[in-house]
Amino acid sequence: MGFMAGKRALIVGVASDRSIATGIAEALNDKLKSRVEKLAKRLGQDTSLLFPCDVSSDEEIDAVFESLGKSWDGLDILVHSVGFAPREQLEGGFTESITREGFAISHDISAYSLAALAKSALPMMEGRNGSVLTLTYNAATQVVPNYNVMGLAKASLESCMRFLAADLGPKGIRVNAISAGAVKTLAAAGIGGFRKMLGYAEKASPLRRTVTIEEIGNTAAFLCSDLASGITGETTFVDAGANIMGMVFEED
Ligand code: 0WE
Repeated sequence: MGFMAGKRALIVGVASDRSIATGIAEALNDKLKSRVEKLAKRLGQDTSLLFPCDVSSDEEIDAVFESLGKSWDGLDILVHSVGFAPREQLEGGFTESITREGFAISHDISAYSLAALAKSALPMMEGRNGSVLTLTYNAATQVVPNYNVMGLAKASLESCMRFLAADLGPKGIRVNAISAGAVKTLAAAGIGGFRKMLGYAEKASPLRRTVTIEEIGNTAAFLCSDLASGITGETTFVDAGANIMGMVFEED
């Protein structure tokens, strides 16, 4: 892809072949453990540039950029595709399921990690038309059953994205989010009633289908490229239009 030529990208959040981060890695094709190594090999990517990273640890985050700095003199693109809440937070009613610890963990892993990664990446990204991208979900602003405290964490993440955009804009770094429709990933596999949710998206979205990780990847490639040089602080929906619907009637 010509508009990605010469760009160096770090993609955080590749858990499996079905991860949204995988779709993004494939679309960026940025001549970018075991499952991830297979992906890296498939993309012709140097497996020495794969790093494990627990984003709840500042030391591990700093270690990633220290290691990356040994191979790369700069970084153009940082993709944050990370989100987690303890399983039991994503079940049942909001009031009954939310806990102080569930709140703290979900916000730490899903929202603070964007700020932490951007902070640590900054020395490598400054002064080269850099781009930061995160993945969010519409439950940041509209209630989705069972998403619970993750909705609060995504609201925090979207706000974090805007504050970073305002702060890093003068340094030439754009910061944006993709709000993706539900996709069947490894993370989603553990969620009760997820198939029902995908079925709903197929009925309720204007395009009458769910979106693919390829479609999310293509939008990510656009937003991270110089084609999107005028866009920052923006949330772009890649959801087959689902978010525009205020009411949906059953169809036969
Ligand atoms: O952001 C997400 C899910 C992220 C996620 C997934 C898990 C499953 C395993 C965060 N934490 C965990 N924790 C686990 O233990 N999505 C946008 C997908 C998703 O998850 C839902 C959804 C949708 C959509 C959970 C409940 C309701 C809807």
